[in-house]
Amino acid sequence: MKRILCPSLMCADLGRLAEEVRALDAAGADIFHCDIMDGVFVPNITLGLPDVRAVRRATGKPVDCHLMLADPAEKVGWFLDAGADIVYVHPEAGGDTKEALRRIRAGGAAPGIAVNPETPVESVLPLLPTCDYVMVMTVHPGFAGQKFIPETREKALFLALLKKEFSFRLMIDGACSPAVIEDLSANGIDGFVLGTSALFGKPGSYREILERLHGEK
Ligand code: S6P
Ligand code: MG
Repeated sequence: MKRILCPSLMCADLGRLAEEVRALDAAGADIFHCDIMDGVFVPNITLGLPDVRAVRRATGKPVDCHLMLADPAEKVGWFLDAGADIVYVHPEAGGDTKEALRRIRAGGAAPGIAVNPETPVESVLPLLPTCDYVMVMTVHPGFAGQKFIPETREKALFLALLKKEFSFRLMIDGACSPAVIEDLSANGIDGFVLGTSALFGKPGSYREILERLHGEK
């Protein structure tokens, strides 16, 4: 299956957000990844609801919201209203994760979990039947431009073995370099969030980079 490539818009030129989205869309991006932080669950704040609405207006392709928010269940509706097609919540963020996932599906979007590097895979097994997407964090959430945490690879490979049973899509977020993408896509991972390690600030056009990372060239 073709790799799913998800540009991380916090790494784009935010002064030209809609233009960036249109250019990435035309260049072959599959899903637009919006990092939403609250300065509480993670020590940073990036995109917010007006950005998600602007992304939604600029593309007909799926938009995901990666919620790095404490106790997200009460807030998922805001992102559904803003036009998200996929919403990820962190099981580490407190509150009722199952209820958050239920609300995402009830609102017509695809529910996902994003799993922190230290979180043991066993602790998320009960959530897998409810998830359309599982995203393994291969850096500590909060910032772009970090190093890949090698211990997370094993967790990703273990989850890849469970995909058939639970039928979720398995995604990777954090330090997805071309080498990481080659390795993990050969081992059953479906999709990758692209930030500074493979896309933004790299030589070549968005189209050339995305074609190469899709494995088309
Ligand atoms: C980080 C966030 C990510 C980053 C992405 C950046 O908390 O969830 O989506 O935007 O990891 O990619 P890179 O290639 O700079 O690590
Ligand atoms: Mg993210």
